[in-house]
Amino acid sequence: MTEPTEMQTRKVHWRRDTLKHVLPTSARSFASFGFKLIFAFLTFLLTAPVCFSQNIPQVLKVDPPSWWANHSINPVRVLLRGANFRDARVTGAEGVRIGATSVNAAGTYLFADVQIDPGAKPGIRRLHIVTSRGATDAPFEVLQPLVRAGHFQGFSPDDVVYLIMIDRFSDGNRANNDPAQSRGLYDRTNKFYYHGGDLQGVINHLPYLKDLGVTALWLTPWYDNYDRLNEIELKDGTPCTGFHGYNPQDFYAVEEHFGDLAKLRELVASAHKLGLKIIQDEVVNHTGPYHPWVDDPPTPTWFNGTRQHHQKNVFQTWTLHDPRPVESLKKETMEGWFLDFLPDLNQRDPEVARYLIQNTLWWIGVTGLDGVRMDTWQYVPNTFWRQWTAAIKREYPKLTVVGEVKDGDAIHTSYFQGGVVRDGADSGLDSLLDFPLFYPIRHAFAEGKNLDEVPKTLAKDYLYSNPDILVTLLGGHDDGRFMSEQGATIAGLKLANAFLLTTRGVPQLYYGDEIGMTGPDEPTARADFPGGFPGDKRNAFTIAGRTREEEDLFQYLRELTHLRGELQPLKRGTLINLYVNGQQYAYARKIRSKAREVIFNSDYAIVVLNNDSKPAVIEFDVEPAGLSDGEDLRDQLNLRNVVQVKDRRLKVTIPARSAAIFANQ
Ligand SMILES: [Ca+2]
Ligand SMILES: [Ca+2]
Ligand SMILES: [Ca+2]
Repeated sequence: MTEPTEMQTRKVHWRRDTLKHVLPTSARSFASFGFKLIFAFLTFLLTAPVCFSQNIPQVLKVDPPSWWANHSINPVRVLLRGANFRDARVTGAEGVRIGATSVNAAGTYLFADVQIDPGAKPGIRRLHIVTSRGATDAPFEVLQPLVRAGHFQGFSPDDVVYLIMIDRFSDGNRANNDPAQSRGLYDRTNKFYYHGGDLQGVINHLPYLKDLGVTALWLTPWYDNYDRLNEIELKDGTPCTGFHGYNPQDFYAVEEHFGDLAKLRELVASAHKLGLKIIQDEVVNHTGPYHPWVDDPPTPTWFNGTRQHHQKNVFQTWTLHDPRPVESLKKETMEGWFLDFLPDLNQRDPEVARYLIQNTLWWIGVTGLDGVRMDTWQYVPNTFWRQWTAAIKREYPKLTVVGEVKDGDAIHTSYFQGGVVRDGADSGLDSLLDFPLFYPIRHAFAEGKNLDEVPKTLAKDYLYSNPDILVTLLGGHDDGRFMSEQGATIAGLKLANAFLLTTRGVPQLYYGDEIGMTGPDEPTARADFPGGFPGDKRNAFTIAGRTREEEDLFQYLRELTHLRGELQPLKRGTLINLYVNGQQYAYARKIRSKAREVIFNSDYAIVVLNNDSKPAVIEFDVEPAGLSDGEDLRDQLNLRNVVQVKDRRLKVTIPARSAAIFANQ
């Protein structure tokens, strides 16, 4: 085989781009639209080479590729990427009318308001683009909306979330490990390359997750990331890949290493069938370094700066909540490029804002997902968030959003929760990852430091507009694993989980922590789940494949999730502190009726934690929890352990580094 000429290379590249992008992503994936698709494909393949060779308009990409009639956003603002759009006029098709349009100076982008009639029937339309030099068509699909029941559900303290890094959980389809679109990025021996994990791998293990007792899956971003080695960001001195998903090159496509839109829809539907919700991980602060916009932005103000001229983010995040900030520092923090190379999107540009809002609503609408985890929340202005959250809630009122503000200071973190006007707007944000609680959990339960650091952190709950919806965690994909902290033991990890699953908030587990996986830093904390990949020596998804210690930990965690499922107060009860000293902490979770009386005996639980390396006997007043003398309480983790309330007090003997969860049943 001879090397292709430059023209051939361009044509091959263009065809691939066309096949992948011009047709609606959703349409490509729906078998039922097969006939229409074949027709559209043939038409484009026949007309495209002619278009390419002349100055007539050409279309490479349609964002969004599809939308719905009777949607709260109508018209939808469609962005076409291509060439030769100067002086373009666009006409619609049946049930689809074109409003305001604009074209960028280079003629490479065309914005068009697409108004969908209430009665428009689902199906593919052809938007007709005419310039003084010629004409072309772009496909746009009117979609049938998903039924609301069982979709767009939101998450709540009733849920237990489980975070999965898609590439590292399970390889369910070896055929997509080295895709034609992006050859050479797969290498399981390199911790910065793709390892083959995919959406099929998650589908295959839904029964495992159901059995573990989790109820919602947070998946790392499934956006299409760059198809090449990243030579801008070097890891250990060599280029890396976008296996983590946080560097999108296309906000409207699924990463080809993970699957496609049809597979994603299958995953959401299969999860829902088992009662598991899906939370999408999104990024709107920045794009990946190789997004086509970077060197050819749709508007002059699309990014904050350019590849050549921009500020670097040096993370002066304290200026964001400072009532009298040094404006230059604040601007640098809001608009500087992460790591000096992640292009910072300018959400103050109304076209950018519309693009991002529609993108979020599109993913929700086409998949039926239940919640959003938003990356790098604090680096995006509240005035944008207000519009974004309002747009979500208008269309999907139950859907919930959790924002990532990676900061251990509750004064800073709480600033970003909705319900309060901050920096000119109420962000409308439901929930935050509870990093202020994450660090004390690590210090106390992993390192064995004083446990009272934990209730001291919870004492700052008054800062939040709603602390009960915060997502609590003891591990995640950006930090070393719990078991790699100095001093960490399985007993400490069990205790940390006992706390996490009984305190206020929405607990979030990190894949592999249920078997005590280790990994001291970010890359090693993203190791492959044993048994998820071809050739693995053992399969820790099964009892037979787990060590005795792993099985013991797994069963303990399983017991906790099931207890939380059964005991309503552990999910919805008010948190009442009963006893705190250096290494012991006791609290009640209690559901009160409107008359503030206990409704049923089982509507409280009392949790006692001993973080000390020796047994402890503690005694405390239980009147604040509404318990009366003579009541017998049984430890749900050790049913032989029964205690009785005497003189309104409870006396509990608790072994070293262990927990008891008392309930009246
Ligand atoms: Ca795979
Ligand atoms: Ca890709
Ligand atoms: Ca920013």
